[in-house]
Amino acid sequence: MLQDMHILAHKSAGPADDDGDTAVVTDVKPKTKRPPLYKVLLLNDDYTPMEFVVHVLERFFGLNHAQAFEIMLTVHKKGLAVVGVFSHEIAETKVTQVMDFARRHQHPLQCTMEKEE
Ligand code: TYC
Repeated sequence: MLQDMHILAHKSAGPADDDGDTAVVTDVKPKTKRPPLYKVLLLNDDYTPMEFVVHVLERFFGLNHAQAFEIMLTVHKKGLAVVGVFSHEIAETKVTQVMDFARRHQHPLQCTMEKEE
């Protein structure tokens, strides 16, 4: 998709020029980019109770109980899982909410974010 055309050089007709003016025109791509998305990751640990993790996933990520339980088990078995993909600001808010909630309940649960490829 082309947004604009820019004349980069314009050569006036000179004594050695046989065809008059020559314009060199290049197409320029639009510079608008979609904002990057961020994966929010939940990490496994040996101490946070499974029910607490399920509650976190229901409360902060809008998952139903079955979905939350499934993702909790994935984290438990694999070590980590992506629990959602968001804008930078929303991802940061989710991470802060989870980390604060875990700390308040004295669980070592870790939640981080990572830019999507
Ligand atoms: N591994 C924890 C346990 O056995 C459960 C757990 C699951 C902890 C997911 C953290 O992100 C987590 N109690």
